[in-house]
Amino acid sequence: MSELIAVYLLHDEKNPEKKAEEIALGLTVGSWTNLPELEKSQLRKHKGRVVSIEAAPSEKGGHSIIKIAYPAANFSADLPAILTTVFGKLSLDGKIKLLDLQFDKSLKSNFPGPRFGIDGLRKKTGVYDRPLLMSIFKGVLGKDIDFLVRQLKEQALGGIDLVKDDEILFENELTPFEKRISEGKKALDEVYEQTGHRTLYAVNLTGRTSELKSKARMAAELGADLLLFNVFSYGLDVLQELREDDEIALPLMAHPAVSGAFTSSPVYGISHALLLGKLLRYTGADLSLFPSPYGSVALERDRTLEIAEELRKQDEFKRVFPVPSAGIHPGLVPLLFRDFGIDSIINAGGGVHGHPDGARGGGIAFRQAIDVKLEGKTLAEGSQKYPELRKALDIWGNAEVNSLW
Ligand code: 1AE
Repeated sequence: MSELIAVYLLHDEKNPEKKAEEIALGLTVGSWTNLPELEKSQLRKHKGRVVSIEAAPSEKGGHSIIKIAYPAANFSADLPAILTTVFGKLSLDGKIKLLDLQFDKSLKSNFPGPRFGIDGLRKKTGVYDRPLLMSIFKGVLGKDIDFLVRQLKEQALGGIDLVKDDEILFENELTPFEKRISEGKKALDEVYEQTGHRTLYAVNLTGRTSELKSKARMAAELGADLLLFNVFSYGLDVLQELREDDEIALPLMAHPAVSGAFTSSPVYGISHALLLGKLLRYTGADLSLFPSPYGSVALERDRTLEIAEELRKQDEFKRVFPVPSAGIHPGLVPLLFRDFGIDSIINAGGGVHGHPDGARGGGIAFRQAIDVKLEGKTLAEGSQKYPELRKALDIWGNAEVNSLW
């Protein structure tokens, strides 16, 4: 019989055995001690099962890790039903964190996984041998389409592979969704003609949930490259709907906005690896952004490595690009290389636009830092040869110097 195993961290729980049994029973058939034998046997196939109870490793800072198996017969095979079953009322019930969900083959087959994944995006960009470089529009609120296009071109001329909208750019009169796609495409085609470098643009898909599919289909018709999506403002099932629509069929870039409300507490919520890793991958994201361990909105290094591991697992789904982000500058490239390797995306907003030579210089400095690391040299060595890289290191520093690299 198919079942789903949920792994929880219980904090300060004096009697984890009792709590585990209460969960296994309470979240499935409820109390059955007073029921007649016939009813008991009918309900048995729906009852949750305590799989294991272990002391939590001290680094988790909790008390115990429990695993409960839920019969698949209890829920329909969609994430809203699954999450309500395993962490519905339970998420409100004291210090408990959902660490993982272990899907068996049969349950997993209900999810699409990414349409493109790492290999598909490499094919679209034509870049196979290095991390991709992404930048973010900055300061575009209240600005018109000409401003946006100029900024896009500058980033592309800097050799950036992907440019994403700022996640806080919504539908507005100055830079409407359709115009961003058509004008952006024109500008990037011009840069391609001029330089031979192809930059892709991820446009922010926003608005009411009921409008998203038709908007995304229109984006595909207009020739959009990728869709940026604030998944956690909507829900993972909405992402899955977008992924499964063959008339959309565009790579989906998941932004982590709002996810901190679910993941940040060590004792409540859902683990980073599950939410920003496994579930994003199962429901169809091709790229997952999350705070890097080194920038302005830092996340513990181990947590970021756990996310990346989930995104790039070798199984029946395509692998997803990890995009460690926030406060990234060229001096951090060696640390990002060490932690996330070639199959990752280096992503920066301020670290591109804040370069003394503008966004073009910022892009060039990042590409130089990447080249230097691929050659096995230090950034300090590279900066002798590359003036843009040197200027970036002068203002933001060189993390390599202070690390164990
Ligand atoms: C974790 C998401 C990072 C993001 O979306 C963003 O806009 C970063 O900007 P910078 O690189 O910190 O300027």
